[in-house]
Amino acid sequence: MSKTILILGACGQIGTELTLNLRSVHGNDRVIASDIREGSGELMSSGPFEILDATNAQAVEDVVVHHNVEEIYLMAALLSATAEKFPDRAWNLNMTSLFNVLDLAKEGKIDKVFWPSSIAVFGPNTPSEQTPQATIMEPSTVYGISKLAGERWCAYYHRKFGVDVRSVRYPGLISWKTQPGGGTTDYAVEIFHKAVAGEPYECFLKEDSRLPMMYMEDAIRATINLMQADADDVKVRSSYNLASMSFTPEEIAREIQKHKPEFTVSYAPDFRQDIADSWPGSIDDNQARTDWGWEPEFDLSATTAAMLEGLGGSQ
Ligand code: AKB
Repeated sequence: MSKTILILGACGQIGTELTLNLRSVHGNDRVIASDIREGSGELMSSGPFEILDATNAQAVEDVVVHHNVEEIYLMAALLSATAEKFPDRAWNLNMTSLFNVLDLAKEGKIDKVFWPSSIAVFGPNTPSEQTPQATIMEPSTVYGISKLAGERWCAYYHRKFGVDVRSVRYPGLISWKTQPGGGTTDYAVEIFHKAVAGEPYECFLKEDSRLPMMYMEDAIRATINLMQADADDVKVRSSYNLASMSFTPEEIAREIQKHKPEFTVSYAPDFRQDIADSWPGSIDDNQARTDWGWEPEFDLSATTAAMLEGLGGSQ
C-alpha cells in the first residue's frame, strides 16, 4: 500500500537512490525529498522537494504535518572522516536529527522510522572477522560513537514508547549515481571514477585494508525490505548487521584491471587509515537473513561490472 514518505538528507549518496526507488514503489508525489540544499537531476525533477534542516525540530514537524507524512527515512549525517574533523558538528547533526524524528514517532505524528547505523559502531576490541550481531562495541571514532548512541536510543524508544524504528549497519556503499562524501570507505567509489577517466588512482588506505562493502542496489533493497517486513519479524530494534562482500584496495584494483589493464593504483595512507584499522574486516549478518530474509545479489565482480557500466567506462 502506498504511504507518504519523507526523506531527510535526500541529496546524499544513499538518499538520492533511495528517493528514486521509493518513488517507483509508492508514486512520485508520495515521496517528499528534502535536504539542507537543492540537489540536481532526476531527484529534483521527479517529485516534491523541500529545503529542510534535519536538526530543526519545528521545521521537520511542519513538513510532516503539511504533507501528512507517515514514514521518515533519516539519511542526513556527517560520516566518519568529516566527523573526526568536526566532532561537535557531527554529534549535533547525527544525534539532534535522530531525536527530532524519534520524538515525532513517540508523539504519534508519524508511524515508522528508518535510521541508518554503520559498521563504525564496532571498534578495535571487536572480533574483526565475521563480526557477530551482538558483540563488544567500543567505537574509537566520533562517528562510531554517535551511531552506537543512536542505536541504543532507537532500542530505548521502541521498548519504552513502542516506536516502530528500523535500522541496518551499512558497510561501505558503492554507487555511481551519487558520490559519497566524508567517509573512510569512499576510496571504493573514487577508484572507479579515476579508472573510467583513464587516470591513475592514489588510494588513502593501505593496499591490504580489508573492509566490508556493498553495492548500492543491494543496500537499497535491504532498506526497503526491512521497512516492509512485518513488525513482529523485526526482532532487533537497535540495528541489524548487513553484509555482502569484503575486499582490500589491492583486490578491487585487480578486479578493475580485468576490464582496464592499463589502470594503476598507488598507496598513500592518511588519517583515515586509523579509522579503517578500527573497523571489522567482515560481518556476520545471519540475524537479518533469518528475521526478514536478507540476501545480497552483488559480489565484487558484479559490482565492478555494474560500476564501470554505470559510469560509462565498460569495454
Ligand atoms: C564511512 O566510511 O564513514 C561510511 C560508513 C562505513 O558508515 N561509509
